[in-house]
Amino acid sequence: MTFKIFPFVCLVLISINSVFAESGKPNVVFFLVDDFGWGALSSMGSDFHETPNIDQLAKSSMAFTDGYAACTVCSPSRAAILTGAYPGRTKLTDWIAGHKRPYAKLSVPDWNMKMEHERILLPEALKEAGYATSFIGKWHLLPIKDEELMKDHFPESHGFDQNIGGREWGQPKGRGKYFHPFDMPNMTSKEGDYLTDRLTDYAVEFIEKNQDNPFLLYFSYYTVHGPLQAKSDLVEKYKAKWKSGKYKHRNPVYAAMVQSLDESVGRVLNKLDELGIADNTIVIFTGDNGAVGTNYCGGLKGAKALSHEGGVREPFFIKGPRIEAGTSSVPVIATDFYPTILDLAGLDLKPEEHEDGVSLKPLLHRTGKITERALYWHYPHYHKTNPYGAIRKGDYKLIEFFEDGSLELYNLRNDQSEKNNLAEKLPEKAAELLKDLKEWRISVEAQMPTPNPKFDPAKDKKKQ
Ligand SMILES: [Ca+2]
Repeated sequence: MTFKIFPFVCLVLISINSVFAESGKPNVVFFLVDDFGWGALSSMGSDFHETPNIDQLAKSSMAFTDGYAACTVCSPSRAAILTGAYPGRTKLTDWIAGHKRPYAKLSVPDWNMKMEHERILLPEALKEAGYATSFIGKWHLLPIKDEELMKDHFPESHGFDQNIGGREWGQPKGRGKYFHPFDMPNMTSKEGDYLTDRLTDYAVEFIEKNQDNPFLLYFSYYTVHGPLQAKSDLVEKYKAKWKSGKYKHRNPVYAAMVQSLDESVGRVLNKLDELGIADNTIVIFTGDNGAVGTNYCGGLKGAKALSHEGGVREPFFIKGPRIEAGTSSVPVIATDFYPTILDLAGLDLKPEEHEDGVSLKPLLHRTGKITERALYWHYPHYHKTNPYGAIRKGDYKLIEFFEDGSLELYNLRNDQSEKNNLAEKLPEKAAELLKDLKEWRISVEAQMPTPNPKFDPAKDKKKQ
């Protein structure tokens, strides 16, 4: 009798055990790389860079081929991930502190330099659910024009238990920049320390400390934003490599920075493996906007701060429990991360918060589709581009330039590099998308630039 029951008891115990294991909320590791182009990984076309760890992560993820940042510059893109809301809606539409063009044709609207505390942000939603939350790296979301107000908008005031290195800076500006001394919050360092490595030490330490409870590690790299500075041994390695052949990419310092990034991702993922928690961890890898220079944008048109695909299309990998590895060409955007993470973690969605995101879980689990929708960009500012708005709907993308109302229409499915402007050839399609874009702007109360009474082309040109 006992002998007969034994296998049954074992089975029950095993089942109970796996139920417990599965009921543990998954950890979340979010890798956000600065100014990371669509073509900077070896698996995405770079013949010079070496990124084995990130390539392996991509291979074991659902990789979205049409994954987008919500803006072509840092601060709005970052706020969109944390709020799940479009920059056009939050009015945080430019990088902090933004560009000055007092004599340009249009005056830019008075925009918002902070995330509102009324909103529940992604880390706050996870904290409510019992997660330990860590912010590591570049923040760039402080209202720098008001010192008092600034104090209340560091990562610790927006749901993160700890902030390692985050301040108003959009790039390392400490005495040693990418090297010791970093002059960043809550960091120690010693002679010779390299920023990407040192931030990784803190990331690994946080994981070790929180291995027994669910955690969010939001690793927001300063790299590969300028100033371009890398470890000398790696720079020498890529100098030698460069001499050994002909490569599309040819900057040894940049390549060395990318290798340090890859090693950092590898160290974090290895730590998850070593602690036996990798299978219960969601890992996301993306960038905040395109690379500086089209060379690193994988053949896409444009680059950081420009309205075309090179400015906003990003690596967009999501790995985790029950996520099937593969690729998806469904257009998705950074505002989707917030609801996707909640959904994957088994938490209730907060549609009143992540207003412009949808959960990608049906695509990740291959259980269904997501509702068809258009994606929108709103940049009423001057930078390297003129103020513009854009919409992606199905295969088509329309860009509207606000100075003169000119339009560009592309079919991205067969013209990914945006070579053929179809606005005149397909006026009905252009009109349909423009109408949708304008209606969307009204629905989110997007702020528009206005005619500038001080417009002076000669003075404007001088100022640029
Ligand atoms: Ca950036």
